[in-house]
Amino acid sequence: MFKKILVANRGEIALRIQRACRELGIKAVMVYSEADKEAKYVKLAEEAVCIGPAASPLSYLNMPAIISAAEVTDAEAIHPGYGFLSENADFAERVEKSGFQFIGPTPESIRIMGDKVSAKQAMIRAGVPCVPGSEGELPDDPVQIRRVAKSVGYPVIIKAAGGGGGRGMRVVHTEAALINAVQMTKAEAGVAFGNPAVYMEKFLQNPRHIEIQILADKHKNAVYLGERDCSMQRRHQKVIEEAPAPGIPRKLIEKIGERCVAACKKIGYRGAGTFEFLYENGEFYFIEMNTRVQVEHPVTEWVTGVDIVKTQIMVAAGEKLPFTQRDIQIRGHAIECRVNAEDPFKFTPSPGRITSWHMPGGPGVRVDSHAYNNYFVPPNYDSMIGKIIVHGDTREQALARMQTALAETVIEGISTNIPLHRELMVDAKFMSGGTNIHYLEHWLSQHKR
Ligand code: MV4
Repeated sequence: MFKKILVANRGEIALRIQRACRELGIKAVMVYSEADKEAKYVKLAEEAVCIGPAASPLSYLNMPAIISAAEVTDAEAIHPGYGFLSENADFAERVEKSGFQFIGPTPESIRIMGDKVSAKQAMIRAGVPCVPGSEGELPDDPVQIRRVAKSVGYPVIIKAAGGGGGRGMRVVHTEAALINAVQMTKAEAGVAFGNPAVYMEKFLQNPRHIEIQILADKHKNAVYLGERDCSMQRRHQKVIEEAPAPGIPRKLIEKIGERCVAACKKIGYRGAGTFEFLYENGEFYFIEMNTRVQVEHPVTEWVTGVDIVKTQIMVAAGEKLPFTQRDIQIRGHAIECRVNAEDPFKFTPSPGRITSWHMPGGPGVRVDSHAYNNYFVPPNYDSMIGKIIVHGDTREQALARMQTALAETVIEGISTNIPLHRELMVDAKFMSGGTNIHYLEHWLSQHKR
């Protein structure tokens, strides 16, 4: 096992990784920007290195600064967390070339999944069901493009190979609008991602966003840890996640989970990973794979009892997965509310000093946050300042516990989205379960204030 790991991230996930290291008896080196000196995990750190100014490109995205920090502190491995450099294949490669273990999949796996066309082709070959569409990149010839769209059937969606997470997409409803939409998406993709390649899919009108968590080691073992329902989102930012997904038959989850595990084995995947699917009319359609730990990993941890971050570190060190698929049972129900420093209904960021901070507790409540009373939320980063996660024997109990947890929560000095969560937790449609990816934006348009 490693003796020392460098945590190349900030915020609640930096604290989460630091906690996993403590539990494993590993020393954690924290890196921080000038804006993050006050963060809890920096104050709690046995070792911390300032890697640059507040602006991310100069600190959390600064590869030489991070690798130098690992060198001067004698760390053996680097955990990238989520966001920042976590899915950057060049970073993973430079980390390994500098003699450190990258806590994540191989640079090759990251590269394949980063290109959405090659990711989809790999999944088709591995037997994972995908949204019907073009076989690979769209050709330039308008005649051929029209032919593909006609056979897929309108509406279609044009997506950039270099996109993902909702960036670089365009929905097309008619043949008249097709060629222009393809050209526009290609031009934008060339500028935004340095890659003009696009592909086409059937546009699914009312899907849910369901994802499968997997863990794999370096010894050809892989398991799936069930699913998460991440449909409650606004502008591609998830707001609430839960596990298991309400109303989806276990048999269907098992079938798709086994396909994901088989795909991991086929491509030699290792570490934690997430297969993202759209789910509509009882069918799963793969859209993307995330090659990192995700924000919403705690709901899976709670229903499976598996510590995903600890296991990421163990498998990166070469250990075998300490459980098999048969050991993984789903118990109860977990819900996560992301706590953002923002206006709850206008969504404008609200950085600043927290003058009062009281977090909920009691049975079945977990809070992951690097903030504390009198903490200053810097204006330079993502607005998420923490997560409230609850567990119950049933979804009803989990909902009741989240309602209570949100009622107990006090955050003053800045605005947060806690008031939004309080309303959603008593919303009849959310409470009955299974709302789709458009629900929140539709709900917000009806609840203008
Ligand atoms: C789609 C889709 C409908 N049909 N693909 C958006 C994020 C990116 N991961 C893929 N996205 C979508 N792809 C087809 N063929 C609808 C979306 C989509 C979406 C997906 C998941 C969660 C929220 C979403 C919000 C809007 C659109």
